[in-house]
Amino acid sequence: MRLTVAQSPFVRKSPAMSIRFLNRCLWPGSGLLGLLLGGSLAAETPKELPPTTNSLGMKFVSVPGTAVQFSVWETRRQDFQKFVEDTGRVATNGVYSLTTNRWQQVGATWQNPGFPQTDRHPVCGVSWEDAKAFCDWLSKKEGRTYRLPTDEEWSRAVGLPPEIGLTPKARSGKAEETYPWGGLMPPVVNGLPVGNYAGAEAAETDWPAGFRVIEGFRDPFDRTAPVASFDPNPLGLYDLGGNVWEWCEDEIEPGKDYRVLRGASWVDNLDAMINASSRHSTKPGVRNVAVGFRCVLVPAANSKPQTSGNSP
Ligand SMILES: [Ca+2]
Repeated sequence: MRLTVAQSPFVRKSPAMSIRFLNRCLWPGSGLLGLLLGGSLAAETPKELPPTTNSLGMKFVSVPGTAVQFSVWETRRQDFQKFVEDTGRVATNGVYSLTTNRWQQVGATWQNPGFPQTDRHPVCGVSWEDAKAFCDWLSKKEGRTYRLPTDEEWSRAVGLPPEIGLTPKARSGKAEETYPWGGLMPPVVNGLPVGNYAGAEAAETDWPAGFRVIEGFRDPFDRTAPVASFDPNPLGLYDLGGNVWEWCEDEIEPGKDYRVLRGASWVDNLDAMINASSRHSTKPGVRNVAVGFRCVLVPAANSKPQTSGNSP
């Protein structure tokens, strides 16, 4: 059985202090986090499975505190291309792209988002519905379960402990000064950028008037970056912070048909977006070139039992 946030023992003790304390010790040498994840959640974390690679070459690793394996990369164009070729899905209408007049629907598509991409760039400009259809197609193709991560699974993947709040909206932004790379702003460690955000490189392009960038920051990519262009986090996951926003399964709050987005993107400069606990959301049909997605694989032991016979 999965523990709820309210049942988590360390949250009950002193939630405010726990969150503040963890702000400063997320990943690097984060013995406390390891203790929390390994201790309070070990009971419902299935035995860690070895990394696996699927039929599209997508690699998956286990994430402590969850029952799933995460794709180490955001879904690539080459993955989405196979889905479109196989299903004929038309995922090209109404895409918002970045223009000198901000976000406009001017005919961009995931194949032509308004800037150059290779097959190893993350697919962008796809809706939550497109992402769900991709997961369903891949599940059927391989006979196992793929889906989007839940909001809480995504938090475990980025290194957050169980958070206070019953909805993604209630949990959003509560971990102050906590970022996916474990340090403080700007996103630089040992003098090198650690993620694809909006830096000086973006301002040197046809950046919209009024759009800002992170002060004192520059990375090599003024739009999207090929997946795994920066170092992975301690779990082996790339680009959890920056590059493209990632769709999650959940509604931002019950009954509001806005789906959760996590991780920020190449267009983001604000702490309030880049913070590891920040949630953004939009309607499931919206397509925007700052948004992509990442899949999780549900190991067979955690899927619903098979009810069919034993014949192959
Ligand atoms: Ca950038």
